[in-house]
Amino acid sequence: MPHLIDNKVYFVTGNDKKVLEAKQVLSNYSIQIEKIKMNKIEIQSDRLESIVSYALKQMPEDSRRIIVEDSGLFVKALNNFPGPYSSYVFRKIGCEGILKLMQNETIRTAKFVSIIGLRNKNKEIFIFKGEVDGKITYKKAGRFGFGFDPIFVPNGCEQTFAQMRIYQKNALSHRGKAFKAVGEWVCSQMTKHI
Ligand code: ITT
Repeated sequence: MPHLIDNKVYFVTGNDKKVLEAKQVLSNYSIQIEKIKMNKIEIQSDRLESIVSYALKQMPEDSRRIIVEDSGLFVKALNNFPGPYSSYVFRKIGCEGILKLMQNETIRTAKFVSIIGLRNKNKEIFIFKGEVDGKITYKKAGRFGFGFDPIFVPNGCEQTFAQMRIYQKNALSHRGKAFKAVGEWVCSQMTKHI
């Protein structure tokens, strides 16, 4: 019987925009991605890696290849705030809140970090990382993307992530890089079985 190659990953997330970004990257590797709901425990930690690993270990047994992603905006002048608390901070104070905290700051350096955890069928966990350096703007610009995209300009660019199309953001972004690493890894696993 021919061996069926498993090219599917299941993304446990409540954020549809993340799924769209992941889909665009993984389509280059012929990997399908499907959003699924599972109970995801998010511990409080200063390390995104710990949050992701814990969430994956706590998830119920599953025969599928599942992934979770935790990401955050780290602003240098704010001692790397909001970092792992980005989701909560975005909901509470949004982009305007960050701009307000930054109003007297001339050092606008910041970075986005994405950590992806993948749990395979044997329950082994693999971690992938992506980062992008940039600057916090003085005002919001753009209508695409999500979260802090309207106030983040990646280094070497003049547009915020919210002014870019998904493929443009993915070519530069923390998540684009992390999912590229996932794509390469899954492909290397698939070729092992051919
Ligand atoms: P899930 O945990 O369900 O995947 P979430 O949106 O809550 O979805 P995180 O816990 O990883 O995701 O929170 C990261 C937050 O950081 C997110 O809500 C945004 O506010 C911000 N963020 C992360 N990546 C971003 C990006 O590419 N563009 C803009 N903001 C981003």
